[in-house]
Amino acid sequence: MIGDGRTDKDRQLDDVRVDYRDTALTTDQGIRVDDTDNSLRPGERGPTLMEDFHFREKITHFDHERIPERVVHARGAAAHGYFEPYDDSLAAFTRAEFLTSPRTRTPVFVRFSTVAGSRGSADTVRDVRGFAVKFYTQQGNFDLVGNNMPVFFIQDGIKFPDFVHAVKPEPHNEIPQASSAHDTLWDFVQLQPETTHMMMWLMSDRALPRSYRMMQGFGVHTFRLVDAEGRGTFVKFHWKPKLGIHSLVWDETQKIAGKDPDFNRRDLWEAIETGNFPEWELGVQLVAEEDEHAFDFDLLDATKIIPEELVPVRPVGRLVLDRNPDNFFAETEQVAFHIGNVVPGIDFTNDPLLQGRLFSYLDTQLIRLGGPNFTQIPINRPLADVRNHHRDGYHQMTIPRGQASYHPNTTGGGCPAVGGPGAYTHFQERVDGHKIRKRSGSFADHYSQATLFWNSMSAWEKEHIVAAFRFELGKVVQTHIREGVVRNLNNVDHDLAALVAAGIGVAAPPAPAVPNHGRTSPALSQAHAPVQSAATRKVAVLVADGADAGQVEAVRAAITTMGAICDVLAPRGGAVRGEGGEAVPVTHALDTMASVLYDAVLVPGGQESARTLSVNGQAVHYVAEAFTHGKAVGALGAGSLLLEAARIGPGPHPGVVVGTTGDIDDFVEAFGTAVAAHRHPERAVDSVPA
Ligand code: HDE
Repeated sequence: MIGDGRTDKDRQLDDVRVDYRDTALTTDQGIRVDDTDNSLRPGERGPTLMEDFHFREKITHFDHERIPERVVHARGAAAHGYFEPYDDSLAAFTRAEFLTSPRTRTPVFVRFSTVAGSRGSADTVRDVRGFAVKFYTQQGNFDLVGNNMPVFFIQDGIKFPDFVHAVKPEPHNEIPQASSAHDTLWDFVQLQPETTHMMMWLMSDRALPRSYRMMQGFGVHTFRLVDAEGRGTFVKFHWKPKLGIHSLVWDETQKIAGKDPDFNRRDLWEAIETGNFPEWELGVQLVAEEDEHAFDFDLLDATKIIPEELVPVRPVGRLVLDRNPDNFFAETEQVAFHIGNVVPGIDFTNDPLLQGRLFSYLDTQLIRLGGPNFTQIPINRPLADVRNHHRDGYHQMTIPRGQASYHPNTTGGGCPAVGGPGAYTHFQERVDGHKIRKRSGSFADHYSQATLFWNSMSAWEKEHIVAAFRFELGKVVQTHIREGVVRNLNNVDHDLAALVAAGIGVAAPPAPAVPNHGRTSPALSQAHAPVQSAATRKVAVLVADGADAGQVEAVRAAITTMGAICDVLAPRGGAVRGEGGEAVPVTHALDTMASVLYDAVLVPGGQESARTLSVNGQAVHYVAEAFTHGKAVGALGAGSLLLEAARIGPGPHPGVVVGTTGDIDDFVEAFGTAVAAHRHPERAVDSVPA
C-alpha cells in the first residue's frame, strides 16, 4: 500500500495503462493513419489491394481477437481491492506475512464466476459461484481459488472431466446452456453418491445469490498453515460477506436471466462505482495436526465440512473491493488463478481433489493464454521480484541480460541465488504407502453431512430445496434417472425423498435402513445468518400523472437515507405531472426495468396516479410479481388501490406495509425494516398470479 490510498499493484498497472484521449490513430507500428473507413483500391469501384497494410493489419488483428474461454468458470466478473489482517494472532500458526502483519494492506484481484455456462451465459442460473482471490503479497502471489459452497461434487480430481462433461450442455445438441436440469448431470449424480451432499447445496438458495456481495466464500479443501519452525496446522478458509448471505428466488432468477443477463456483474460494478465497496471477513477453522483423525469424516475429503459447532470460525481480517477493472479482457479474462500459487506459511494437504487441481490450473493456462509467459501478463505479475532461469517461449516480455540461464553458474556470479531466509520450504509430511488406485474407507459416508445440511434448514429453505429437486428432475427425461436420484435422497431423509418423488411421478421408496440422525448445524442455514440492512437494496417507486409529489420526495429521501437506491418508475420516461402540476422526475420507464430487477416496490399516493396504475396491466403485474417473490411491498394512501388490483388481499402479509398519508415517518420506518429483511419467504403467495 502506498500513501495515496492506491495499492502497489494499482501503481504497477499504471505502467501498462493506456489512455487514447487526445491521441491520433496509428497502426500497430506507430504509423499515423489517414483513413480507416475505406480500404485502398484502384479506382472507386476496384478490388482491395494487398499492399493496404492498414486494412490487413486491422482485419488480421480482429480475426485473432478471441482466446479459448475457461473450460469451466467461463462467465465471470472481477474487481481490485485489498486484504488486511486484524492482528498478528495467526503468527503462532503461519509465517505468511500477509495474514499476520496488521499494518500491511495486500492488493488483491477477485473474480466471481458461474461454473457451467459459457462466457456469454446469464448470471442468475442455478449454479455454484467461483470466488477466486489473487493476493499480490510481498512474498509472491497467493491464490485462494474457492467457491460459494463449502463442499464439492467429487472426492478425487480424476473424476473432474466426467463431472464437467455431465453438467455441461449435452454433447449431441449442446443443450441446455448453463443449466444442471438435464439427463446427463443427474445420471452422473445418481451413479456417484459422493455428489449427494453438494447436490443439496446446489438445490438450495445458495445457488441463486442475490449479489456476489452477499455470498459466502470457502476454500473448500483443508489446507495447511506452517509456522516458522515448520510445524503444520490444518486450516479451512471462509469468507463472510458484510451484507449477509442473501438469495434470489428461483422464478425471479429465471426471469432476470432474460431481462438482465448481466445482473450480478452489473451489481458488482455499480456498487464499486457508487462507493459501496463490497467487504468480506476472512475466517479460519484451525485443527491441530494431532487431531487429524478426531472427526467422523476425513479432513482430506472435499465433500465434507467441519461443522462450525465443532471448530469455530476464527476471524482473521477483511477483504475490500474498491476498484473496477479498466478493461475486461486485459484483466478479468486474462487473470490466471492457480491453486498451486502459495506463499511461505501456506501448504497443501493430500486431499485428492486438491492434488488434482494442482496439476490442472497451470496446464489450462498454457492453452488458454498461449504459452508459458502468461505470468508476465500485467494482471498476473507478482509484486515480488521474479528472477529465474526460465527463458524464451511465446511473447517473452522481459529482456534477461547476461550469459547465465542455468544453475549452478559462475557466468552470472551464481545468481539468482537459491534459498535464503524467505525461501518456500514444503511441509515435511511423512508419506509411506503402496501405489494403489483406491479410495480411503474414511471417504465412504456420502449421506450423513447431506442429512446434516437438510436438518439444519428452516421450513422455507426446505421448501425451496424440494421445489428445486422437483424442477430439475422434472426436466430429466429418463425415468430410471429420476428414480435413481430419489433412491439416493432416501438415504439423506425419507420425507425429502417422498416429497420429491411425489412431484416427479416416481414411487416413494420405503423407509431407509439408516434413519435420519437428527443432528443439526445452525450455521448452515441462511435463515440463521440475517444481516438487517437495507444498504444498496434497490427500491422501485411506481408513479403516474397525478402522483403526490411531496410523498414521492419524502419516500425517496427516506430510502436514500437508509443507504438503499430509489428509482422512480412510470409508464413513460422523463417526468410525470404531480398532483399539484409540478414535474416528478422519472428514473426509468416501467417497460425498461422489470420488478425482478428490484428488491422492493413502493406505491405512493395521489388518487389519479393510483387509479391510472391500477388499470395498467404492467404496473399491476409489477406489484403482484414483487409480492410473489417475497419482496417488501409498500403502499401509501391511494397507492393501495394498486395492491388491490394485484389481488393482494387485505392481509396482514409479512413484508407488506400499507400506510395512510398522515404517518409517513412510521410508514417509512416499517417499510425500511421490511426491505432490510431482504425477502419474506414465509408469505403465502399461491393465490396471486405473476
Ligand atoms: Fe476449478 N478449475 N477445478 N475448482 N476453479 C478452473 O482453471 C479444476 C474446483 C475454481 O476465476 C480451471 O483457469 C479441477 C474446486 C474457480 O479464473 C481449471 C478440479 C473449486 C475457478 C479447473 C476443480 C474450484 C476454477 C478452468 C477438480 C473450489 C475459476 C479455467 C480436481 C474450491 C477461477 C482455469 C477464475 C477454474 C480445474 C475443482 C474453483 C480447468 C481439475 C473444488 C473459482 O483448471
